[in-house]
Amino acid sequence: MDKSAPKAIHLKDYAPPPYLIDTVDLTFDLGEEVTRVRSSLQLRANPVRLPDGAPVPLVLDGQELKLVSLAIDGRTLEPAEYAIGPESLTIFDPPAAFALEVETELKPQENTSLEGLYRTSGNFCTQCEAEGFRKITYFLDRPDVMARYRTTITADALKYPVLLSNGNLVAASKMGHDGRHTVTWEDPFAKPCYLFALVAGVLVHVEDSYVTRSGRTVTLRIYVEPGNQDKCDHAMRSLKKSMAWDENVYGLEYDLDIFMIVAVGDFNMGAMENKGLNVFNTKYILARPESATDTDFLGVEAVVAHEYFHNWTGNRVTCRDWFQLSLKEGLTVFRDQEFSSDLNSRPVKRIADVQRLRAAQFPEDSGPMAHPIRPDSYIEINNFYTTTVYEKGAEVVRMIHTLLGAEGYRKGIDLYFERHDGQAVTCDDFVAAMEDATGKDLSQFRRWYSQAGTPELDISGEYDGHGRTYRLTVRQSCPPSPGQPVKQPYHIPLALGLLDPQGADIPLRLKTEDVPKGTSRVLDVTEAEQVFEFADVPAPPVPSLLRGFSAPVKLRMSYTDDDLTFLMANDSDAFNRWEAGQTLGTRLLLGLVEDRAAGRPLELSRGFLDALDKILNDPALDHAFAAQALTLPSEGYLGQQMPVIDVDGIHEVRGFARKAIAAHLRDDLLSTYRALGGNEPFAIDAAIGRRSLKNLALGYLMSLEDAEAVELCVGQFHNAHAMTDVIAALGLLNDTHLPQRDAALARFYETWKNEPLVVDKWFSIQAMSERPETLAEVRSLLNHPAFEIRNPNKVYALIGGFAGGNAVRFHDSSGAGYEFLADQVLTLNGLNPQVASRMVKLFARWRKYDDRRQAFMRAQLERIVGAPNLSPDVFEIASKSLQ
Ligand code: 0A1
Ligand code: ZN
Repeated sequence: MDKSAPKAIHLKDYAPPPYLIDTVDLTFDLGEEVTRVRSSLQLRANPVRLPDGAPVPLVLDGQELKLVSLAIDGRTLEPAEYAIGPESLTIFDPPAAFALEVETELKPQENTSLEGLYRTSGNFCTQCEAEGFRKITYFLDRPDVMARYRTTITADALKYPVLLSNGNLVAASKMGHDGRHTVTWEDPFAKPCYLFALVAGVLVHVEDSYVTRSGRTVTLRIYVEPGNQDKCDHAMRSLKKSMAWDENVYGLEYDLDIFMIVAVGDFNMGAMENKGLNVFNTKYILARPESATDTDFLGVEAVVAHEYFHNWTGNRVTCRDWFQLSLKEGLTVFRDQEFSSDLNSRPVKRIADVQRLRAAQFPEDSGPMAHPIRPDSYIEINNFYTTTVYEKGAEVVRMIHTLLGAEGYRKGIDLYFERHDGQAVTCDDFVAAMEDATGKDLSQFRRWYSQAGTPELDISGEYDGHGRTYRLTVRQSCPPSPGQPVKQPYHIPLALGLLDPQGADIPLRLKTEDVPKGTSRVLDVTEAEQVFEFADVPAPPVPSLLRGFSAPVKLRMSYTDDDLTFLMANDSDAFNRWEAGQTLGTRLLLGLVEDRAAGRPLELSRGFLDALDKILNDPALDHAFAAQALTLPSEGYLGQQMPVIDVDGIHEVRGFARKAIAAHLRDDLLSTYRALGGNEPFAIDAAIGRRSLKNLALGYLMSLEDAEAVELCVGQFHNAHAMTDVIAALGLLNDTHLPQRDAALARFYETWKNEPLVVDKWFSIQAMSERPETLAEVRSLLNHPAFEIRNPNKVYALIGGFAGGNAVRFHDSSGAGYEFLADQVLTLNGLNPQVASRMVKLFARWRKYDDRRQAFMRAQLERIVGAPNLSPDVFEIASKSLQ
């Protein structure tokens, strides 16, 4: 790295803040060109840091601010008493306790980063996590500085009739002679500045209320742009369910009189848990069956819950520093996953979560950006809102839950809140509460927080007919990751069962025990190699390992194909029934990729086809589960299993297998489609499962592209009521060269051109088409009037859809896809570094491809690193990718 390169900061350098802030009084004078912010802070030297009270300079964070005035205890400071740097304001010799008044100006209109105070559809909005508050005013912008806020907002009364901030409304004025009005909000709870929020604009709201367990009535409001009121029902219902669930399962009640959500169209992430005033990407609020898919509905439910749950896990107890991000995110994701599991099908949800972990987190954990869920260092914290911190973090909390049991876990949670309510704490504090509440030793378990990489479990089984014993030998290892060449063994909860030849679970007694302990149990794997010996095993069993995916690891076990079909049919653990099918499918498809490379003819195993046949025709199976079980492993997952990803081979072979399955099961697929294909009115219930199985059947049938399938597909596109069905049909037509394709796309756009979230679907479908002309079409869609490069959802749909969701076209051997992505990254770098950095991450796995593709990708990464005015966000990802 050269001298001008941004510097990394390290967890080991953490020091408590030299000053604390008790109260913050903010006054915003909102203007589009210039907004003036007056901030009155009550500060004092931190006794922890300065036991002798010796003065140290006060260094406040600030970015892109113009300082207007600065005073301490009412006295304006002389220029010699302070210094302004590009990202700081230093006051050299402040008293031990004092009031600081800072007046600054900022330019919301010019803010395209969507961080700090910015404009969206003519309204004002803020995003402060992680370090956006420093773009609003000079402050100690770090989460371990917690203060009570009072916020006064003045703005044009006609342009900004609604003025919102955290907490409770304590004052509101009518419009004055100048056409402006003023409101004041007060938040009684101390919070870090990343939870501050302000919203101003023309907004309408839907209102409801919730009576908490202790009998307090809370007003619930969802604010949206006019015209969207009719799309908030599902979000509101989800919110009330979340509130009840948190009371029932965690004993946690909401703590303010009002809970507000605002949905905005321009937002970098999914949503933000600002105290009492959540700000959401419209994608996770607005939902009506005609315009949102079942996946969208489930997404709304999960994200509304996630942000609501943050009120305790994140807000009441927050993070000491940003290295501890998983303290709130891992825990809150685990909470929202469990919430969704309780509301919907648990196995189906678990499968979806594991698929997501494998699709995104496993690759991250084995690539150049691999980091522990509690990273040791970062250049730009915004780059660490990763699937590792979130999803692997959730798996780590889930493992604690598994190791302690539901009751022990709840005791740990209660102790955590008893000890730390109102504090900014560490991941270690969380684990300590879990230990202290239960007496369980989690010292080795803590390695999950400090070591990166996906552990691998190698398991083998040996049956002894004489002794009626079954020996499981478990070996664990973890590949090296950046900065961590050698790993220590993990503490891994291994849930398992043993199936007898009839497929029934065998009671499990370890040789060291007197009586069996159930038929499904959790073993503590703690050593590099460990043997578990089971007694009273009447016949050679088939082991069902890692039930429910009890740890985020890769499992290797020498199953025969027959073992796997046996588990697919018999395992009492639904997750493992699915998993057995995926393992078998993966094995067969990778074999076909080799066959193709060697020029051998392709043929799909009869046993596999029969197993799929059984699933399709099993009337007892849940529809959604059947759809998951009938879905082949994704191209991405198959690629991960290869030392060098054969993009074209995988694509072709998977397509071949789909056709072979469709041809073999054609009649049953047709009858399934017809049986489930009623164009039923929308409901978010079992109908979701019916739709997913029906559309899976249609997908297989369309792979044959015969006249009957096309007719069904076109018919569904035109007649379906639910967006899930419309999109499923459109997505299938989109991969074809049928004349109906362009007509359907055109009609879809005409129908939905005034609904931005639906237009996003239209962009992403086209970006993901496997047709060879896709890149050219994506390029021309960049100039479509509905495309807007400043809107993150549009970028994620079109550019992200292509580079992240279309392996064959993005990795075209010409390298044109890579050049396209690099062009977009460089454009976005100047507009919105967070979005740019999410896009540049799509290059991170470049070393997994063949030499030719590697060379092309490396050249684009080098071009990016060498570009002028690179943001730290993009620099960090691109430079680490090249290391
Ligand atoms: N804390 C939010 C996610 C979030 C993170 C960063 C943001 O801006 C950089 C915005 C939102 C959550 O977990 O939902
Ligand atoms: Zn979160």
